[in-house]
Amino acid sequence: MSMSPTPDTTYRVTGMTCGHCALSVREEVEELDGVERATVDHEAGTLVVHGTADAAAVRAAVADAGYELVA
Ligand SMILES: [Cu+2]
Repeated sequence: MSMSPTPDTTYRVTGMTCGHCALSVREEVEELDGVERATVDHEAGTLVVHGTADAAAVRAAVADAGYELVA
């Protein structure tokens, strides 16, 4: 049994309609300092951030991609 050293934080994102939307969000979020990896599901409207970026930084990156975090 092992624990991951990397925290996972799940956010909800509005406005994504297809895989291209999800890719845009993933690319922006993965550019943030402290983010190892981001997993985006456009159908579920979820963004899972694997790393230590704070919510404000994630929100800004999602906005840069053209979408919005659900508060
Ligand atoms: Cu799309």
